[in-house]
Amino acid sequence: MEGTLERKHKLQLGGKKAASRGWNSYHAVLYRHTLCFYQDRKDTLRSSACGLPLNLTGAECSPAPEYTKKPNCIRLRLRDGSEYLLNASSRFMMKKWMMKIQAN
Ligand code: I3P
Repeated sequence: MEGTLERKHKLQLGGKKAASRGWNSYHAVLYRHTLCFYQDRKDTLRSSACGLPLNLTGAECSPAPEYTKKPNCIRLRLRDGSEYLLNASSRFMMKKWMMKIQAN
C-alpha cells in the first residue's frame, strides 16, 4: 500500500528523544517488512527514498488519540526503541495503514 503520510520522529534508536521532531509530509510505501518514505510519488520510480526504510519486524503500531494536534495519528514503535507518529489523510486511511502495518 502507498499514499501520503505525515511523519514526526519522536524517539531515536534506544529511546532517546529525536533531534528533529517536526512534522514532514511524505509519499509512503509499505513493502513487505519495511516502510519507506519519499519526497514525492515519482521518487519511488527512481528509488530515491528520504532516509532509511523503517524495519517493521517486531514493531508495534497503535492509534495515538492522546496526540491531539493531528486528527488521524498512529504511534509506531520499532524494535530498536525508536518511535514515530504517522498522521494519515483520513480516519479511513489511518485504519487501513494500521491494519497493513500490523500484518507484518
Ligand atoms: C519542533 C516542532 C514540532 C514540535 C516539536 C518541536 O521544533 O515545532 O512541530 O512537535 O515539539 O520540537 P523544530 O521544528 O524546531 O524541530 P509538536 O507539533 O508535536 O508539538 P516536541 O519537542 O514536543 O516534540
